[in-house]
Amino acid sequence: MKTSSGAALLLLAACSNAPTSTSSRPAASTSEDLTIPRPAPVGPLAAPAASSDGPRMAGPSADASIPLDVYRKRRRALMDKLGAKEHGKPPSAALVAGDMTFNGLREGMDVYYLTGVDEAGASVVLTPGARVYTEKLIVAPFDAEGQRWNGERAILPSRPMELSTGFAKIYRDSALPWLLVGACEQYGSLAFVQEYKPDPEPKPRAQELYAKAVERTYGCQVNDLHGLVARMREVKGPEELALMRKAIEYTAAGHAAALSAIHDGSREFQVKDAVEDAFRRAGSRHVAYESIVGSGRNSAVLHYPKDDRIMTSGELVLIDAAAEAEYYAADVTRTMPVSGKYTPEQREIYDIVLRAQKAGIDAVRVGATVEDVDRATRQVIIDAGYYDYYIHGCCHFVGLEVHDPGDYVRPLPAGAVITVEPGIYLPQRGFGVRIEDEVLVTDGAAEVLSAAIPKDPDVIEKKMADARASKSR
Ligand SMILES: [Mn+2]
Repeated sequence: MKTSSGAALLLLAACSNAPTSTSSRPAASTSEDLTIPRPAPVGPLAAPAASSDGPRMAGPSADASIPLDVYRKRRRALMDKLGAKEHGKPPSAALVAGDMTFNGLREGMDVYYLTGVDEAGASVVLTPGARVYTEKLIVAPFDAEGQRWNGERAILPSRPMELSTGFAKIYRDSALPWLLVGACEQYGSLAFVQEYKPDPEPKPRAQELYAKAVERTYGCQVNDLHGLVARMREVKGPEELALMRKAIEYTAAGHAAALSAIHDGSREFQVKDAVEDAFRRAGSRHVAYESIVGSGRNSAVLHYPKDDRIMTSGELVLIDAAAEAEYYAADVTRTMPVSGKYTPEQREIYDIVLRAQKAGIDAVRVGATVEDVDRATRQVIIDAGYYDYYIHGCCHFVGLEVHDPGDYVRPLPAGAVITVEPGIYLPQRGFGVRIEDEVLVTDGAAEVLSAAIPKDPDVIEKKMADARASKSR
């Protein structure tokens, strides 16, 4: 009985805010949102007991680098685009669903980008031009028993959570079918603004929910505005760039630690541990992705997943490892000699990869495409005779996800950050070389954000020699 009456209450709550008029379709509005939460009066007995800390509130913490207002502006910008004339489509409502995860890589960050809410299962419904609530936050179901395992969450309605997230209207996930059918009634359309996913990846949740809402209404259209959020995320704002630079600082500390952790007889996992320990000591809470430390023949394996090999003099060790700053990822790869000195054949390949990378970085500019950059790197490697040994793309976007969403075909905008990471992999010779930096697209020459992490082979040899000298002292 308890659960069913609880569900009925929720439905009522959703109903009471469901749009009722079908006659007047709203136009996109940029007017100031009147639904910004304000503190509510608190009755004298409503305060928690002095001993209780209460649940942790969703949304950016007090010391977060990106304040609520930035997230609000992003949502407003997205809402403006939902009814923009350039699409030639009428204004519609949009659901942005995400499931932030870290499965070796961080993924599913659209909702975090729009809200700063780092809870899996959260979504946002945007209804531009709505009379009262233009934006609604949807959070995962309440699970009283589960939260004893996973941490206490707020019970809705929660004024503290409205204040901590900046949303005046917060629902549980079970309200989503109501909200979408209501949006179909009011707007006659829903806009799909996230990214398509090919098989066998799971279908985006918004697409699944839209199909059900369309089935429950007559004539509700789905406007295809896919990639809208991705293209917003492509252009990094100043607060984001500051965090990305911080992530690279942490990453630099890790790569510096590698220079002294690598020696004849080191285990790969020991080098990995030294690198990741330095990330955390520098201030990073989390790695941006599972670190790769591959020595000898393993340096020729792109995503070498193990780390138990003992490295010996004369081999190369490839380190693809980077840190995170408030969920913003870095992505950097260096290839170092175990002995402290590259052999002539290693050096020959290293120099080709370095030249290919430089050609790629030189090609990064506003208006160029990632394909242009790819061609620039590839040409150097083809000319050197290693066409078959450069087996991956040159570049990807970086941001909240290490493989950030973005458009690989359209011209790059200023503010985009991509990696440039050519490689030559020669398992038959027992080594591979990859050199990866992050590059910021600007109106002028591209800026190499990770330039402080040494990649000149002479500098790497010198630094390794210095590290060894100071250790034996
Ligand atoms: Mn990469």
